[in-house]
Amino acid sequence: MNVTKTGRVADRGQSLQTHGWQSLGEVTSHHVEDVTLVLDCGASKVRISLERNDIIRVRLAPGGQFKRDHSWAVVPNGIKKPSFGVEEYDEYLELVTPQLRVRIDRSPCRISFFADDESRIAGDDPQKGMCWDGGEIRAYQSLHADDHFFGMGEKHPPLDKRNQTYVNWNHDAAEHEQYSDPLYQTHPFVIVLNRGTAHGIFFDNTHRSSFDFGQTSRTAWSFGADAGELNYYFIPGPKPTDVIHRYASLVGTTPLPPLWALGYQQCRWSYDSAKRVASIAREFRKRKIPCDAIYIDIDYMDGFRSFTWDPKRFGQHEKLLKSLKKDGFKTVVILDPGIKAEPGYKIYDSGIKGDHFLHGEDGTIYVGKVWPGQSVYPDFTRQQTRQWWGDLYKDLLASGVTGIWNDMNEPADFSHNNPDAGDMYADAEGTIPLGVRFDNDGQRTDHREAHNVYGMQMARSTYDGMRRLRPAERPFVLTRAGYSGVQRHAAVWTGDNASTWDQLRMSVPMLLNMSVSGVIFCGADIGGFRSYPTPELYTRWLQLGIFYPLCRSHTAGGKEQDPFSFGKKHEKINRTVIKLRYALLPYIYTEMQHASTSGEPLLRPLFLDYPKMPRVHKIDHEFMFGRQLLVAPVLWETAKNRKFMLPPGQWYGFHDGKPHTGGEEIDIPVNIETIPMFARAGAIIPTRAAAQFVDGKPLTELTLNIFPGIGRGHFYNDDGLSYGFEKGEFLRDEYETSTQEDSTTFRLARRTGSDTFAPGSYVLKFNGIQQAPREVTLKGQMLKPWSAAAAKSKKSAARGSKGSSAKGWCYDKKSRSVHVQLSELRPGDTVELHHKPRSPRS
Ligand code: MIG
Repeated sequence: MNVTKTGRVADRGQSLQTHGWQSLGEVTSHHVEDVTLVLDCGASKVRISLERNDIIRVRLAPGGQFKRDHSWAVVPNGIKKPSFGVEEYDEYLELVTPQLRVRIDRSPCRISFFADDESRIAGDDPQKGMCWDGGEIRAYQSLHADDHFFGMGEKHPPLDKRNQTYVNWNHDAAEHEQYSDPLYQTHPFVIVLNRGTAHGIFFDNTHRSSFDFGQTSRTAWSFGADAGELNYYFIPGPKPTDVIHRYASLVGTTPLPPLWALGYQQCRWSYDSAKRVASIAREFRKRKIPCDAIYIDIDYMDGFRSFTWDPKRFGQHEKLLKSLKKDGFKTVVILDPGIKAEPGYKIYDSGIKGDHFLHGEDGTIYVGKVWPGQSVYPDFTRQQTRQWWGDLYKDLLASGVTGIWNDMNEPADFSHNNPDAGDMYADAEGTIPLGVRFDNDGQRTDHREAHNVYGMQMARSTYDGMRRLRPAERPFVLTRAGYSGVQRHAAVWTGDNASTWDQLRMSVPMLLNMSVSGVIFCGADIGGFRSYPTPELYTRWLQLGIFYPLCRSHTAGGKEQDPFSFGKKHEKINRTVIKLRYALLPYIYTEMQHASTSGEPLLRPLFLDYPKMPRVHKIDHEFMFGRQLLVAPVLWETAKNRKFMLPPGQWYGFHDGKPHTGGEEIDIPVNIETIPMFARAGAIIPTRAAAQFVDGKPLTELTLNIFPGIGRGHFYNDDGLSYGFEKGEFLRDEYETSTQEDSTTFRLARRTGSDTFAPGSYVLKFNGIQQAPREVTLKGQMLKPWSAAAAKSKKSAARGSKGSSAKGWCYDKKSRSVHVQLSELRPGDTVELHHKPRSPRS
């Protein structure tokens, strides 16, 4: 690795100047325009509007002039905006919606948000409120002793941002440490949780921005930017998941990825020849370690020229891609935005012809320096340029590439350290100069405004290009930089982490906060990118990494860092770990489908499901994985035990069905193979036999892991690849279970979609059953009991034969579980374990 830059630690003592700051004065008049209440405050104007989904939007124009209303984050929606009323009182005005009251104190103008029960949820700090100083803007909100802050996308720990400050200025943080800030992404979105009640604030401003969550004041928290509009959204709860749903309606969700992209992915910088790529692929299959994707990093290119292949090392790349495909691998290649400034190079020439590259302040094309040497940068804020770039993927896709990885899109520039930046921009190093000009979708601006959306717009251009070029397949795009809404276009990884225990641990709160900020398809480099992990660290990382929605190992440098690089003992453990990921794929896919419609993440910090239990809010290193499982990963070197909190309620060991009572700290012994996972009472978790890769064939057998209690579960399935699901080609099953004194029941409560995607057969695994039931019935009819051995052979006979009629059950004393084998399930079908003799039917 040649380029080292210091991931800057934000100036943590940074205090806000008040000199020259002015705050909003008295409301002098007001009127209603359409769905907006317009306030005149002397020369300043405020617009308060009721957006979709009961979201309130606030905009301030200190000088009275609003600029074009344009957002890279907010998706337009056709929903007719609901109406509101305005009530006038001596001291204040009130904008009243069915669910909220927005109170505007007249003198000075201060805005507060009230729930319909008259309780004040949030609002301006009475002292400062909304302020400006020249072009700078800042909003101060009341801070309460019990306020806790989550979100902000890709930020350093802890999970709860209370008392922290953060800067948003996308940065190639190549050497980032545990408390480096800023990193690669900008998500000016925060969930404020106060004694169980949540609201959100989204500050939609792409300039360099900063948040202060009570570090410099005990009574106010604040957000602001160097320039641009004070434009924010108040997003009501009251539950954290309500905030997430509403925020998703504003900035969009993660589209359902192809199923293979949820498999295990292998990367390194670099498998630097076709031979090496092929041999890595062979090793996976030979050693029977499941893997779906292999990445090819920058060295495949001819002199780092994007959209080329090195003629020597990758001379026969089409042959390589074909053979990878034959062996069940998808290939993902990297594409950087920096285009070699070299007349005669096709991409450079066509970019010049279409005027696609960024210009400096002096009007000439800006030339920076990245991997190819002297480089120019496409203007992804320009529609024609996005179109041009998207179309460039044609040959790559035609030659057999499946996924695209966009890197260096902060954008990184090795040549420029912005000496002109001044103090405020001290962390602007490593990117192009601030004066570089951008089209900005037709309203020209400079790098200060466009910087934080550059990566997102590159990812958008890539995603849209892939949709045009391969309309029948869901694209897979991975990006490093991004802005709110980036999840619509790409998955995100957290950049250049390091192989240390600290960085293993920090990935948890980082990814949890990304997840609640809408970036659901996220992951960190498993094993660490910089330097090398010990065998133990790699295994522990993998045991956490199988819960990263994006499950990818990546590293740089000479030493091997594959699951089989750490000796026989660890290879065996690592194989089992990856197989667990593959066993869980039906559950993961189901949860991902849920995420794609609801915005709810796969990685769920505990406050999301337990907002009223402050004891679990500050837990950085545990999470819910989907709606049913709690994971308490082992993240400490040579750990012999793991202490963790189980939220109140009854829980069951996922692996052993052992009951645990929540509400207190638990301490369990662990060894190098332990992955502490717990199912909620009443959980129903779909799994399957681990395959070597996602083969696109129909699912022959689905196992439903049922845990005692009252609860529900879901199973979603489709072809895993196409857009058929939009036309009803999918299956969604909803299950219910309940445990009574003398019986345990399971029911397929509801089915939507098409039977085509139903599994060929089912195993219902009822866990935590202390004694063999007297009898087991399906729709009231007795099922045949089998001995465990017979069940095993029946089971394997049934496997592979869709629609097999094998039916029966057995009790496994060792695991205290009942296995019921069924050939099919129809809506309404009920399976019942009778623990006592049934009373004779009439
Ligand atoms: O300047 O493409 O974060 O994942 O392997 C380094 C080489 C460029 C940085 C990415 C990393 C990738 C590497 N890239």
